[in-house]
Amino acid sequence: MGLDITKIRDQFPVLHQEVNGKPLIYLDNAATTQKPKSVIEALSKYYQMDNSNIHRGAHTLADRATRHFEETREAVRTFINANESAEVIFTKGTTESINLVAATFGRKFVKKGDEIIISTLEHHSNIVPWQMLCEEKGALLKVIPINEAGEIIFEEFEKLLSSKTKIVSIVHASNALGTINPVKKVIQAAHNVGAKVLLDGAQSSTHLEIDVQELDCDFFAFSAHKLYGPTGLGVLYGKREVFESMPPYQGGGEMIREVTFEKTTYNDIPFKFEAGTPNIADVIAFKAALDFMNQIGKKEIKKHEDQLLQYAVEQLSQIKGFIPVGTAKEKVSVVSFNINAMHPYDVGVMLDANGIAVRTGHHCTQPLMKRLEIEGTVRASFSVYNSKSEIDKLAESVRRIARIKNK
Ligand code: 7TS
Repeated sequence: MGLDITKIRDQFPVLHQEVNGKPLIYLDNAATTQKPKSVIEALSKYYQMDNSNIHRGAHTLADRATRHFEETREAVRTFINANESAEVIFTKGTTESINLVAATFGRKFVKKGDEIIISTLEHHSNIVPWQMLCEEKGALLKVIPINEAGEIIFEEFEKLLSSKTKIVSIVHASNALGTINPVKKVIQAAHNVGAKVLLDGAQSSTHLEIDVQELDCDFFAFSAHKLYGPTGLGVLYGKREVFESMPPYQGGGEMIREVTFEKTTYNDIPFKFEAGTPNIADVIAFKAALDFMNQIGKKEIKKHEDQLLQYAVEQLSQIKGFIPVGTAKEKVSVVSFNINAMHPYDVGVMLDANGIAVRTGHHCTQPLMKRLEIEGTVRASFSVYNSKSEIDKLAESVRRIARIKNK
């Protein structure tokens, strides 16, 4: 039995509108997902009833806000099956989570001549922080190549590994192509040479079941806004012993144990990495997003999205001039493509005129686009609230657009 998509869609106010005179078809979920009413209401309820700074208040509102805030941390722990909630740090997003690791673990443990490995599939936020670190330290950035389907070449990765490798930082599922990387194998191989592994889970966390203990990754980074939650909030998971070995990220309130003008001692994890007043409202509302996903179940969500992916590929492949980009065997629900003789941006604008929201361009993966020798793609990405009839409309519009140059 499939999901009741109508009932799911009823929970998303934003989906019930017209864009350019057509019912909105939102297929830009890899950029950010829409928010269910429960998340919007939790945000509003916090500001209407509970607004208070957390962790240091002696009054009821502060207590309530602290309790709700820490309940989300526990819900995140369960969501990724971390061993304990102290291994869950709140950040601004995947980008900040990766920057935090580069700035603390990286600055302490990476030395001149050491090596950091990433892959060709990475988002800029999993490239630039490492380049900055390498420049500062005189370390070397190595890149795992991919095949024509958009999959990493594992044997080439193994060749890059050595005792010089300090960090392997790799995307779990590609935002540009949808490729799911064989991360378990990657982690085992990296650990064999003593390297730590960071998984960029910005895309995987919304589509796949995540078990950080089973994966045995050292770090796992993701963003709430791609999981039906609020913007400006992310998570960094790290193993306790690794977090404890790292210096703090920013200095300020909350992250200290005791401050004197001579010396400061630091708080325990997770607070050591959460200086200042955090994004309280969004953390609290994020719990509603996790509840939404848990109620449906990751397995059911993935099954539905896999069906949409398969159906979309079938429909679009029949169109003259359709060029798929990224045909990995294991994929999340992302279809990247080009139309022969057309610029992706023009295709995007024409789809928007039909009420269809897709993303076009390089998707913050310029080196990947360069490797594929293209400027960019049109990307349709599917979520739990998308339906087959929306894909029919996408295919119908793409067919009409492709005909302009592909008679
Ligand atoms: N890593 C991957 C794999 C991503 O897809 C993104 C965002 C990020 C990191 C950065 O996440 P942030 O929440 O810190 O910005 N990806 C996209 C995208 O594909 N279109 O817009 C944002």
